[in-house]
Amino acid sequence: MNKLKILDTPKKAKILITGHLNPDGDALGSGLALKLVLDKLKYNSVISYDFSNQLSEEFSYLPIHKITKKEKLEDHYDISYVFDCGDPNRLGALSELVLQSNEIYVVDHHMDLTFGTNSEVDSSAASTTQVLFRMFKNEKIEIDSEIANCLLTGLITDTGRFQYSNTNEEVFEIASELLSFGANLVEITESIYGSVSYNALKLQADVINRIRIDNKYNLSYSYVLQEDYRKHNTFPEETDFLIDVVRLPKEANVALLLKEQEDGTYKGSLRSRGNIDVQLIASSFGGGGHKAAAGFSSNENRDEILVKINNELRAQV
Ligand SMILES: [Mn+2]
Repeated sequence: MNKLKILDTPKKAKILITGHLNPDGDALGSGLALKLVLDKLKYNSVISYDFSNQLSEEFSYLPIHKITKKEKLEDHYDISYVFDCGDPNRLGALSELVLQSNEIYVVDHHMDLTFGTNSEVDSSAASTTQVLFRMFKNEKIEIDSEIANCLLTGLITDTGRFQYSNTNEEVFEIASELLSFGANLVEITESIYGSVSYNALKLQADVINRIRIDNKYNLSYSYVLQEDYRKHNTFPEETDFLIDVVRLPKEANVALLLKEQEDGTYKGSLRSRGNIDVQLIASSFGGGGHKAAAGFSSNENRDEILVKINNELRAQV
């Protein structure tokens, strides 16, 4: 695999920028930051993602008008830039288009990268935007306030507002530099963390009531069902914050939130505040992530998933 340099990207190439399915703040922030840079440098590029859910309103301060609907994409791109995605299957509907492009440039901070012709990957980085920031600096690419906002978004969301164990000195140094470039910290944090809809808050109350703590492995567990969204007239994309309340009990070292999907399968979010590596647990379901935060999908029922999680926890303690 070759080293990736942004400014070496051929000027005439048709470029697709994307990231993992249902992009989070890091996948969106890194993709949009590069889109802004390539636009300034007069490259021919589009940015698109597979949204199976609606794009959450919390990211409306980002330049999301630049995102092209996946239905409007062309049949072929010379180069695909892939952000925050270690596995092509996680690209969703865009996976084939990416794999068919002549070159695949991957910028990421996940472990076990499985694809790409050129890459810049650091699994010790807190966010993909951190890796991208270093590339911009190394190549002396100018970071304006809009680009800084995109980069800071990934840094904030992937560190849980500078609270997860991946928050090191470099994270603060980069955040500080991004503020000096004009990033708007208050706009970002208020939009993502400072406000939720009243209905989503009522749903949170149900999720809190369902929390069970298994003292054997100090696991805090709760779940959300499709009927909960209907009951509270709210949407899955409005409730991304729910895992944060499940991981709150101080009696727990590991948190699990299961979210029922429309097709009846479950998506699991895992968090760890101790030595438990939740990325290992998620990978036993074919999922991925990091030591302190990971996710997976499963078509098993809630009890079956819990048994499996407990087995995985037993293997680690
Ligand atoms: Mn990330």
